[in-house]
Amino acid sequence: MIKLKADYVLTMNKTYDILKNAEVLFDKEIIDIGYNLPEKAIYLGKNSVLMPALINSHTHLEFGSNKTSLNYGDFITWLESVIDKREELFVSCKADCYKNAIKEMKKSGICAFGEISSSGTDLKYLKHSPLKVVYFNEIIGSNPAIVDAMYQDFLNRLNESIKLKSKNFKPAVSIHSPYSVHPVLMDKIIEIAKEKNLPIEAHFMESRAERRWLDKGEGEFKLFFEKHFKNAKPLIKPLEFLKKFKDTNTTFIHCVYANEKELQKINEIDGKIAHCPVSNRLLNVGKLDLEKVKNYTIDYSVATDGLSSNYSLNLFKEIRAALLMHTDLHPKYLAKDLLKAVTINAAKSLNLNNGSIEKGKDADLITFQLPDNVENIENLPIQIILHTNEVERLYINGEKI
Ligand code: MCF
Ligand code: FE
Repeated sequence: MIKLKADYVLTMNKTYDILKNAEVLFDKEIIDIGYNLPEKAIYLGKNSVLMPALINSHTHLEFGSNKTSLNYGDFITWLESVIDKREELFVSCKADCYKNAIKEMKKSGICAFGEISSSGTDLKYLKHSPLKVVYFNEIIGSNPAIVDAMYQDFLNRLNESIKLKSKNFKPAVSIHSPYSVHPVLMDKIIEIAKEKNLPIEAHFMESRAERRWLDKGEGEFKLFFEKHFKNAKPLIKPLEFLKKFKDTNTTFIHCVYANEKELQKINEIDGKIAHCPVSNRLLNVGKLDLEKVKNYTIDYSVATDGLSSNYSLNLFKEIRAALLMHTDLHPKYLAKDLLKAVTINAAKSLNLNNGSIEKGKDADLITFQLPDNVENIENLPIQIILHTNEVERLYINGEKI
């Protein structure tokens, strides 16, 4: 059993309790939170913060070797560069590339991440990850001529990942997007997810091009499909796509162009949203309307996406970017929500038993020290986001990593 004592304990519980000079007692799980608990305390020092470890709900580590290869500034141009460079990037992402990605996440206090795997080449590097992994086997394929082959390949990858299922490694599935997956495949994969109770992630309404294509069969995607697949018809309406996910645990990634009806549907099916502000900025698609999302009481997490559309996997940097980008929101209150977005909301999205400091939760915790005292704890979330890049301690299932 370990007892930590910090100047500030952020519980991230339902009432957003922040305790001053408080203690947290844990072994693999949190045992108690409060004052004068049994055991000798380890005091974390002046201006110390103890809070749940961060969770990166959406990444693509396969693209970890990308630094300057992909084209930013426009979604379709980026996508063309991905198609061009994907193989090269995957081949050059070997052991060190995964190690570096995990090292960066670990340093920034991340205890768990959602990995979108399109090829399965990441499995051997991630199966022994010191961080918790939710491994989303991705399906892509809209051309009827190849759907059977794509499905077989998907099943093989899924089965390999299911064999590795453990407390720290959870298999899951991903349907790439409504524009890139055939509806027959969507149905099959959702069926599997329901049967095996696997979380799902799907990119949704990321770009204006996607909006135009799915609504009207026009625009940049029309040219894109004519060029690559000679298949120039959208296969599903966005709302029909969303309806398919009823009775699943699905997180929709991006949702920048989701309209009222679609947000309402996501809310109705208890869907989650993952917001990737830096990725959205680099692909120049705009940003998620957080105010609207909040009105629907949809839980949103914040994630880095992959190094395919980011320069870093550090979640503190990501939420700092979000804080500065969403100029329509009050920074003090946005800061509070952003800390929820990378802890408790991300835990819900990935179906993990962590993300808050409450009895019975996994003891996934971080500690760090602020440069100075924060007099009014109302200001603590914003000061944490402004002044933290790396953590001092990271505990996963009560063990110091
Ligand atoms: O989230 C970003 C942007 N939107 C869509 N896809 C991806 C992102 N980062 C990587 N991807 C992957 C996606 O999973 O790129 C491929 C898929 O494997 C695009 S389709 C050739
Ligand atoms: Fe993504």
